[in-house]
Amino acid sequence: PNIYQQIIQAKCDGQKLLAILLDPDKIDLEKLDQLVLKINTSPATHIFVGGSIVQSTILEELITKLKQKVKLPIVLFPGDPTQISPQADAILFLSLLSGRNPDYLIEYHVQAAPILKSTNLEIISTGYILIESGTETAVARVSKTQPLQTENVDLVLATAQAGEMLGNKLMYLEAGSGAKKAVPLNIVQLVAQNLKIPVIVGGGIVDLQGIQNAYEAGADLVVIGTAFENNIHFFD
Ligand code: 1GP
Repeated sequence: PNIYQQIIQAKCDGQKLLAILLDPDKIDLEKLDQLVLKINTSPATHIFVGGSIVQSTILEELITKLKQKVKLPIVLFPGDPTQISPQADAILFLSLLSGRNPDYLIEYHVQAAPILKSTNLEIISTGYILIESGTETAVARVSKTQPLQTENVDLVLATAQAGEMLGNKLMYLEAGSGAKKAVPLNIVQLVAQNLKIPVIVGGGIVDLQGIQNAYEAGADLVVIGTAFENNIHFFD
C-alpha cells in the first residue's frame, strides 16, 4: 500500500501517527548518526522534511542518508518548489487555504507540476490551515498571509470543509514551527469531527502530553519539529 493508504488504514484502526519534522537548515550532517539513532528508537511513524524557507543545499544529501539509515517513509513538507527531492517517498502538495496569496494556492503548484511528473513521488493533496498562535510565525511571514483567528471557529471549519470538498486528502492544522501556543484543542476537535479525511496537527507541541491531547481531540497525525530539534532525547 502507498503512504496515503497506510494513513487511512491507521485511521480506520484507531492507530495514531507521529511525524518528526527535519528542517535541512537546522541539521548538522556530521551529527546525523546520533539523530538517526534517536529517530529509530522513537515512536515516530513518518519523517517530514522541509521548512518555510530552506537555504541549505543539503536536502538531497540529507534524504539520501536518511533513506539508507531509517525505515520510516520520508515525506516532503515543502515551503516552495525548490524543496522537491525525487528521492523522498511522498510529498504533501500543500494548499495554504487560510491565506489569500495566489502563489500558495496555485502558482507554486503550476511550477511544481512538471518537476513532480518527472519523479516517482507519491503526491498527497493537503489542505494547510495556519491558525493564530500568539506571535508571527515563519509561515505567515514567508507566505505573506494572515493566520485564522482562534475565536473564529466557524471560519476554520468552513475552510477545512472547503478543502475537503476540493479534494484535499489530508487537512493540516498548523500553529507554525516554534509557536508559543499549539492549535487549540477545540479547533482540532471541531475539524476532526466534521471531516472524513485524516487531520494533521503541528506547531508548538513541546511535550508528550501535548501530543496525547492532540490525539484525544481527534488528530490522526501529530508533527514534532522544534521540541525534538532542541532535545534529541525528547522521546526517551
Ligand atoms: C511546523 O508543525 C510543524 O510546520 C512543527 O512545529 O517545530 O513547533 O514542532 P514545531
